[in-house]
Amino acid sequence: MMNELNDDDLQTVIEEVEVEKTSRRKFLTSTALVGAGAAAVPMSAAMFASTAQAQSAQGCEASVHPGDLDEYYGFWSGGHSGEVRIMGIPSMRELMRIPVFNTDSATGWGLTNESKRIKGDSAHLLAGDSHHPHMSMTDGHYDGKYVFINDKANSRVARIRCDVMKTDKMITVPNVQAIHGLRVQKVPFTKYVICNGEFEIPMNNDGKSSLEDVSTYRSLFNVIDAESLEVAFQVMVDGNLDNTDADYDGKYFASTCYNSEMGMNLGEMISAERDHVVVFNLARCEAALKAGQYKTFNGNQVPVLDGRKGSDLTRYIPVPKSPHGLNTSPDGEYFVANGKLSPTVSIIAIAKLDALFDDKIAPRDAVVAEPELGLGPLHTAFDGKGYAYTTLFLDSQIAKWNVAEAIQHYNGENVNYMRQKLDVHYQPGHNHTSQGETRDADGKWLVSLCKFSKDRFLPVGPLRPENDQLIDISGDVMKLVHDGPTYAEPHDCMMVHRSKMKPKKVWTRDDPIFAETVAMAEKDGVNLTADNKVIRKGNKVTVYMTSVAPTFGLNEFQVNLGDEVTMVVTNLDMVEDVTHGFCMTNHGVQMEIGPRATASITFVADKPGVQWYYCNWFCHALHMEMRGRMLVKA
Ligand code: RUQ
Ligand code: CUA
Repeated sequence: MMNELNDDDLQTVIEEVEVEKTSRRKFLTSTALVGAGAAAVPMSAAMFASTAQAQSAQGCEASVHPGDLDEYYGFWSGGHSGEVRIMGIPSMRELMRIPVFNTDSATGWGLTNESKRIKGDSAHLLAGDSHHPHMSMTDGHYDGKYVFINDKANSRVARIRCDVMKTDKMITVPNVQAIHGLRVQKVPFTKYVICNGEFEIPMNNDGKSSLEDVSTYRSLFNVIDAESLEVAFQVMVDGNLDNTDADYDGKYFASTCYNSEMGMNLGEMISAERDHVVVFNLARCEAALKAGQYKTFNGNQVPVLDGRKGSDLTRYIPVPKSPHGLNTSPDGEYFVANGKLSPTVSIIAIAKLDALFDDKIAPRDAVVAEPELGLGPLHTAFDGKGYAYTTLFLDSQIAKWNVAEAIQHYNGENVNYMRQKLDVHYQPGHNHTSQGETRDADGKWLVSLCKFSKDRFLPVGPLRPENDQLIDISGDVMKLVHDGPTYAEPHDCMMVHRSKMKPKKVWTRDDPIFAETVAMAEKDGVNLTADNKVIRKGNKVTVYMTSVAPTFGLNEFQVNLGDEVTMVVTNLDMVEDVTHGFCMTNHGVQMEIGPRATASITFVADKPGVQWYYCNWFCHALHMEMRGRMLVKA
């Protein structure tokens, strides 16, 4: 009965299907082109707006026919919907949603005992704000193992296991508020997940501080162990922290700071002309940790290192003005800090950081260029061919520019690093290139996550979708090829080639996600794949039952009014794609039970009489008949 399905099958199918790129639709692309050598000095945004609106209408090809498979998996954050979405690229089809910080009635995420165990101390929180999904790496290549995601709203970090595409760990980070920028250590492997505490808070935050005295307010940089998902250490900094990224040498992390003023209102926060990038020296941090050079706060044991100005662990590089995105070029050469309130990005040479930490150069000497790109630069992506693509929020454009030439220009050479400005619709936040945050940046696709869609879609009321636009960057010129309306609010995304992914088709019975439920059954002497049993301990009743399309193992059972009932359902179906559900009507009880999985959910039987339960994932021609009765005796 238990014939194992071969996980290699899917991969084989995927590899065999050739993604065809025949034209499905023609799109007009609006581009502002700058010819090579057109101007000796880069043009300002205003000059572009007035002069260089060269409209070039080009057809473009990016289509995946019905039945064909995409070449890339995209992982999209769901913003304040709290989830992560899997997209197919280049089709931009939404393939799956992974509930993380939200509650999901289809899968029972946030309702089942398994998901509550994973959510741990935050199981009672039903909302979240997911921003930055990033995959674990080995030697700077995606390894297909985990995707990590932050929750700004509740200061959490979660991990998604890519073999089953489910959230399997979650932590509430102590001592901080609002985990924002998140990335992973790229080299030698993702030992650490790095993330920023954005909002400054008193250390300790015990209610004894005032609103006036902000002298004890701090932000912390957080270094989290990728396997245990526990905080390895935190680093206290000056100023706040926004976005972050890691180098390709396993030595440095860098974060932007937009509120170096430590202002508590808007005017104060944007008063300084320069804020900074903080660079963290990993080896020095680990040595300080080992030497016990840390403090603890708020009554917990998490070690907090002191990385404020003057510390050996960090260096502060002044950059203009309220910088936002921090992106490492895939050649490992540069950190790029995006100016947000400055029309520039600041290019920091990673090769100069050793000298900076040895105090042989001044902090600003690590900046090797500061090209002017346009208004509101937020994030930069790379194609692995020497070009960078920066979102210009205020200009509603993406600027394509040459990194080496920007450095030459900074050194006084007569070159024009700007290649093209492409209109996007509208106000882009993040952008991301296919595999662009790894050594495998392949320069095929660029996604622009536009915050506003305005007139691009049928009006759907005051709340509009956002617009995730797909741009072909394989040629010399960026071409807009697809508009993708999305629900609130993809902040960030990443795209990984399908060859790196190996998702399972069915669950294995020893999966850790439901291991505790399996252990509980063993203790109760229940064989989950064979037994259908009701076990009572006082007023706690556990109902074990199997499911095989189209029947549950129990057609009926009885409990008493007020009993706490735990349903444990094991799906015996081994056919891929046959997922069952369990819903107890009128009780807010719903969950998914994947093929060969066990899932459980607990509720109080607070309504007397006959209560029907049914399968709510369509599984069989007799799916409607897949139901049974619970009698609640008063
Ligand atoms: S942020 S729009 Cu949360 Cu990544 Cu830049
Ligand atoms: Cu089982 Cu529907």
